Amino acid sequence: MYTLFGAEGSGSAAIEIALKYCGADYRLQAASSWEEGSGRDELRRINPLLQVPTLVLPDGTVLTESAAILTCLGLGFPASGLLSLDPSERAIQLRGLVYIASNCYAAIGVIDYPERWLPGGNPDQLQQLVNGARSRLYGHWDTFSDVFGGTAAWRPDKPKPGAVEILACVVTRWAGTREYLQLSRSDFHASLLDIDCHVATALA
Ligand SMILES: N[C@@H](CCC(=O)N[C@@H](CS)C(=O)NCC(=O)O)C(=O)O
Repeated sequence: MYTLFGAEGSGSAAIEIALKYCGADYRLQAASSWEEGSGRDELRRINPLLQVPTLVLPDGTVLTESAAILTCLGLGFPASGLLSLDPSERAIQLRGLVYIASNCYAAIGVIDYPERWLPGGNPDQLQQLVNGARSRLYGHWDTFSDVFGGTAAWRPDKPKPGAVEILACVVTRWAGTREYLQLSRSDFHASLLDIDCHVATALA
């Protein structure tokens, strides 16, 4: 049995969708750095960053970092469709996963917690940092759309989305990204809506 530490509206949604596609047995443990409770204490013990998603594998191994979790699930459950069985296609998908985690997800951390990057900053300075991180985030999604659109990492037409589409679908829900992309990359935005429908079915 897998244990997924997560919170509503957080990145743990991507892992829950993936677990569904894998047909894996899992239980959800509500926990996050912003909610008090026993889940939070347990999460702190296994992940000192106190971040979700954190996944405990059936053998007790603790796994953090969305890209790593999705990769492990994709490799462990080849029939899930999370990752391609073709090595060249899979290479592009791994690039896409790490691209999202390191460029886009990381920018969300700056937007949500600017004081961690600018300790002692005054409100104006913190706001400037947030604004800069937000425009960088939007630019990273434009680039993602231009680089990965039409590759093996971006097949929103598939009946079941893969790991990259799932992570993109969740991470673009934050910090006004969808609203930005609707104007900036309307086709890409439309494909995110298609993926939303697929994942809603998986979670139903
Ligand atoms: N690098 C991590 C980032 C995870 C992350 O930032 N999670 C957020 C929720 S979406 C979190 O738990 N933030 C709370 C905090 O940093 O205090 C990943 O890719 O999974």
